[in-house]
Formats: sequence, C-alpha cells, structure tokens
Amino acid sequence: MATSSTERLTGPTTHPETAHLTPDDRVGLLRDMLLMRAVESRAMNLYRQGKVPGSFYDGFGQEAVSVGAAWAMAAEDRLCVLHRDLGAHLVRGVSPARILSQYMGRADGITDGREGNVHFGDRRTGCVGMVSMLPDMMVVATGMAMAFKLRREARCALTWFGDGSTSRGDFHEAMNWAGVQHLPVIFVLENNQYAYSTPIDLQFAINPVQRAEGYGFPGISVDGNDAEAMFEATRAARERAIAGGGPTLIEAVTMRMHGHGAHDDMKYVPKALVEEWRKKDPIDRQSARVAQLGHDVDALREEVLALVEQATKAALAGPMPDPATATDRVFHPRDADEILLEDGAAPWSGFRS
Ligand SMILES: Cc1ncc(C[n+]2csc(CCOP(=O)(O)OP(=O)(O)O)c2C)c(N)n1
Ligand SMILES: [Mg+2]
Repeated sequence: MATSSTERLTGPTTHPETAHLTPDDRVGLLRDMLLMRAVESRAMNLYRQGKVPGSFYDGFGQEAVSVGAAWAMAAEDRLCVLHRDLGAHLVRGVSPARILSQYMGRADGITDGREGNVHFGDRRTGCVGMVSMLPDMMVVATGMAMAFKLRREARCALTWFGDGSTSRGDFHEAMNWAGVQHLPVIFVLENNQYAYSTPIDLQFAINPVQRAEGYGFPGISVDGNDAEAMFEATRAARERAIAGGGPTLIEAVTMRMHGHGAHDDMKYVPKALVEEWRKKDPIDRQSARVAQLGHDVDALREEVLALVEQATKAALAGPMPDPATATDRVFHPRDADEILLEDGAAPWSGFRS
C-alpha cells in the first residue's frame, strides 16, 4: 500500500547524465557522502552515550541530496541547509571536528556552544543557519535571491526543505514571489516519504513538483539517491538562474531510512519500504562508479573513518562554553565593516578556470 501511493505521488524520476564531472569530482562526491555518514554515525553513538543533548537528527541514506546539490554551487552562492543536509556543510568546508563539537554543545562548535542541534550555519561558508520553523528558509533563500537580482549580481541561492514543508503557506509564498520576480533561486524538495510520522499520501493529493508550473517555473523529479543526478539537475538549474531564467523546483526522491530523530523508532514505517530503499543506497551507488574508475574505495573509506575518529577525539577534548558568555551575540554588534556571510568552498572542477 505504501509503495503504490509512493509511486503515484513521486512520479517518474529522471537520472540526468552529466558530462560535467571529472574523475576527481566523482571521487570527491563519494568522499563527502562517506564523511557525512561517518560523522552522523559517530554523532549517533555520542548521543547514545549521553554526550549530545536533546535529540539527534540525521540524513542516513539521503547523503546524495545535500552533497550532490551543494557540489554544483559556486563559492559566492548562498545556501540554506536543513536538518538532513549535513553533506552541504562538509562540501562548503566545515570541519568534522567543528560539527561534532556543535552536536555536543561544546565551545568549539559552530554556534560556540549555544545549542547542540541542527540549527547552525557557518557564515564563513556562505551557509545561513536554519530556523526551526519549517519551511521559513524558503523565504530567506528567496529574499537573498531578490538581493542578488536587485544588485545585478550573478549569484544564486538554494534551499532544501522536506515533503512536510509543502503543506505550509510559506512554501507557496516563496514559490509565488520567486516565480513572479524570476529570481535566481533553487528549491530542493527532499521527498523522503515521511514528515515525522505522516506519510506523503496524507500530506498532498498531487506530486508537489507539479505545483511549480502553477507558479510559472519548471519543476523536475530527480533520483535523490544518485549524487551525480542531483549534481546535474542543480548545475542546470543554477545555469538557468544565473542567465536570468528564474527559479527551479527540484524534487529529490529519496527515503528517510532512520526515525525522525534518534528518539523515534519509526514503528509506523513499513519495514518492506525501508528494505526496498536499502538496495538503492546512494553511497553504494557512487562507490560502484568510483571503483569502475579504478579508485580504491576501501582505502578512501578507511581514510574518512580515521579522519572522523581524530575529529571525535578533538571534539571530546574541547571545552564546554563559559556560562559567563551566555548572552554574548544575542544582539548583533553594529560593526559596519563586518561581512555577515562569506564565501564557501566550491570544490567542483567546473568553477576552476
Ligand atoms: C512549522 C513547523 N511545524 C512543526 C515543526 C516540527 N517539525 C520539525 S521537523 C518536522 C518534520 C518535517 O518533515 P519534512 O518536511 O518532510 O522533513 P524531513 O524531516 O522528513 O526531512 C516537524 C513536524 C517545525 N519545525 N516547524
Ligand atoms: Mg520528509
């Protein structure tokens, strides 16, 4: 039952072939997906050891969505990264040690120990920290795209958001304004079949990718477990946006393989559905491609695991924040020279000229 409704509501997905990735890019995509999985697996253990406060949210099985899309974005572009999209922070250059420190509420975390959760964005990498209300980052990305257009800058904004977000008013407001103004913004709808315990057939009556047409711009469905397909769809959307062609809605069809958070045993998800998606694991998929290139995937995996072990040790050795600084940065200091958002890393070979 769940499978047939899934088919109806996600529609046919495309696997756009790309001629824009070098062998090094293909290895880089795999490396960042491995890194995301290793960091999140380690963080889940730390959560179970009581070292991560609150709950813990991961994107296990969805690594291709954030890594593939972020790989296509230039350093000067701006990203609104959500709770399943750790790979984007890694692509943009945030170190695993800082991320693990963040989860543990340590002083060396991205929010300097202000929280131990997913509401972070390192402004030095061009990423805006997410607010919890979903999908408010769609409106923020649309606003940034508006600024780029007004300043005549050749830049693009991108935001991820989930299937649950499509039922909220902000989703429609952002899409409408972006369409009316032909803004350089990419909306990546991460359709992982569930919004907490709500399956997609209780979330929408049509595939929301079709709504893009109603707002005057294209919507495409992409295999969200294929990093190269995600890259290519985003690369093409960015090219369109920079050329003045306006927004694109990309539906990344994927599956939430874990519970909503570490506290959720997802009893409500049919086991067969999870098993079906396990066969489509995005890391296995990219590993096979990279192995075909003659690259040693096992060695790469070992290297990534060693890096994350080192990062874990460093994060655990870091101090907790000084309580006396708790109210620092509640209000932004009026420093006219301060650059709020800086450029991030843009590792795709296509940006090197
Ligand atoms: C406006 C709003 N309502 C409820 C929540 C609580 N909440 C956080 S994540 C989540 C589920 C979101 O589902 P979806 O958009 O599909 O994203 P996913 O978690 O599946 O990636 C909910 C209900 C919220 N953050 N904001
Ligand atoms: Mg969802």
